[in-house]
Amino acid sequence: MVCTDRTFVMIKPDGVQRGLIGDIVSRFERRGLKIVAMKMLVVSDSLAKKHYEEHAAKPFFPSLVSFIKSGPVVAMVVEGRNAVPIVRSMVGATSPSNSSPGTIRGDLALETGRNVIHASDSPESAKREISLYFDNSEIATYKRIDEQWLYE
Ligand code: IDP
Repeated sequence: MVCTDRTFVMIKPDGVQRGLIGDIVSRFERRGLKIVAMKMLVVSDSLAKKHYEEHAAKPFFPSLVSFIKSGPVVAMVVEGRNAVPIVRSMVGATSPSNSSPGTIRGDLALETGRNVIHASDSPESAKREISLYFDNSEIATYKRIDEQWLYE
């Protein structure tokens, strides 16, 4: 049966500047995940701080916030069975030196502070992050023609 688990994904400014949008989106599409919302934006100071509020006390917080605001990002809502853990496994470990080859960070990144992509780490964070970046009206409902071959 088709599933509507959702996660929030953001291609960070380094991924956009390095021309990696197509590669990254293509990985999700080929896996069978459905992009149900997508937009390019420059993250404001208040949105950056809200997004990363759990890290507010960490020493890297100021540089993380200024990096996230430093250029356009691509924000997405990605849908499919077990979207949160599947996308996290495709993204790879936070530190690219620990990310397996075949993952986005393992293939495309070298440093933790320039690790190309964000993805929600739990269904609760996904819900929170989707609502930070998208109105409900911006999220599309549609069928992919291959859904009958992706789901039992
Ligand atoms: P995640 O992005 O894999 O979920 P988190 O621990 O939630 O990892 O950290 C959020 C982001 O903060 C990371 O993706 C990375 O860009 C940055 N970050 C985390 N730890 C460090 C660090 O030790 N130094 C610099 N940046 C860090």
